[in-house]
Amino acid sequence: MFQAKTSLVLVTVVLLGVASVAAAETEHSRPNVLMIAIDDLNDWVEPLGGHPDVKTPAMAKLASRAVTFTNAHCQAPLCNPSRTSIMTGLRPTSTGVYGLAPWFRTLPEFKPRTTLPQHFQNHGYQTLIGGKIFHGTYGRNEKQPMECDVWGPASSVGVKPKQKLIPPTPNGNHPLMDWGTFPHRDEDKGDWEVASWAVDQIESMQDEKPFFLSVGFFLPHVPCYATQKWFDLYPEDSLTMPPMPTGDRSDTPQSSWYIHWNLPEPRTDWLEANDQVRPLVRAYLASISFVDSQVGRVLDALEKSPYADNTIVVLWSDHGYHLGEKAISGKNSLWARSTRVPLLFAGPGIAGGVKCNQPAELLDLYPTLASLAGLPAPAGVEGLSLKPQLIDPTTTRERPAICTHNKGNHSVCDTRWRYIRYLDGSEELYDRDVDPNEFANLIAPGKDRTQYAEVIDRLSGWLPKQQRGLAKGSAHRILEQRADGIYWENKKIDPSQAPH
Ligand SMILES: [Ca+2]
Ligand SMILES: [Ca+2]
Repeated sequence: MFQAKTSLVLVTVVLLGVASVAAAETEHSRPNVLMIAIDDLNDWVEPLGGHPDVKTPAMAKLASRAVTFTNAHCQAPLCNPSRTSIMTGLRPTSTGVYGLAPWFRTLPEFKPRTTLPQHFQNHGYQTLIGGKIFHGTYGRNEKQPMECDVWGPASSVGVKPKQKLIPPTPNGNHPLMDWGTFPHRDEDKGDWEVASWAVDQIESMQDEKPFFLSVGFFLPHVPCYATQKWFDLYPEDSLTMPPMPTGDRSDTPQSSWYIHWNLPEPRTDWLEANDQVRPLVRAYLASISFVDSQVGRVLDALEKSPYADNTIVVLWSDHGYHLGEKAISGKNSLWARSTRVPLLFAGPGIAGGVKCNQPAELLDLYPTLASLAGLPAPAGVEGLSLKPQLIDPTTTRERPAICTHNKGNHSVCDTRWRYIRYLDGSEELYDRDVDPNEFANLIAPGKDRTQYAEVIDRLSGWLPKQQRGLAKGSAHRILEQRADGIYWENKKIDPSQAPH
């Protein structure tokens, strides 16, 4: 189908016979792009089936006309490094951006880097960014706006309760560590404002240039506040809880704790002691359904617009989230709960209701979107175009999906296995065909690893060969090997303090 479209353009060029008109015609016929990003959304969406109770009708409807990548993984289980990777097309190991800082434009080598929207801007697109696409306010407050033509509203929580709804949380009672419902309106939420802006943009879009509209939603990032109607979808008593067997961490190495050594996100023992496991799961689900409704508002506007049939829609999340599994809440792990993300593509020439189990990386977004729009391939990006899989979902993608959380800690996923190696050389291996929850580390100390030698060799061969050290200005959730030990956020880790 893609080939057919290209041929049509060529015929048009020949018939018009005037280069400038032909060029304009080609540009005009290019598809628009609507990129929807969701923050901290794990695989608990209907298209991925990660939670049996979840209700995400808008994403289900999108999936009915999309290819859903069921084995897609982030490049880093944390906002800034994941988004930096998506937008620059480079792995964290290539930029040295592993933490919530720095903003990559502060690094001389990447200051002039052409990002995904800029690549489209350079080829005649109008580019718009609303909500959370880059982390925080990165890129928004420049004197010379360079990230896009039009900035929409920044992401925000919106209305908040007068005080936190849950008991004080460890490590500083961080204001974002909260969840529950309180009297407010959907219209008072930051994501409502972002969706309204996107709807306005679609309804008032000028037809002169194709558009690349990026819409970034904040929920289900904490604080997981939603109005009562979304909580009513998930009665607490009948809620299905994710499996979290006691002792699941007994076969993961000590260094698995180092990569989330000290966080504002409470660990499961705190959640349990404060009766917060079930309320957190419920609030997370309610937040997902609310944000799905905002996705629906934007997609409905697109469907009613003149651009319905000529717009590529892509939806992704920057990484997943633990709701108590493996003894933690939050992200910052190398297991499925943190790395597996929704990734859906719909649009002209893309079949609907199709699932693809090939390993995909969020890094692939940049070359894939460029390819789908008929733009020249971007230079120096490290992802692969998923266009072959969009045409035929059984097409083998030649690489596994690699996720990195700080230098030296990586997971590698193919269609069956997950191999993990930490900075001290310790390892895990999971057979996701029989163990999708990754409970049984097949190569824990004391187990016979020889039977997995081929798998380990093959997957470890994909571990990044060159790894940059911490970029200048790195901060927040930084793990570092130094001569005298391993440091979390500049404090030396005492291994004897690791939970067992
Ligand atoms: Ca995030
Ligand atoms: Ca286990």
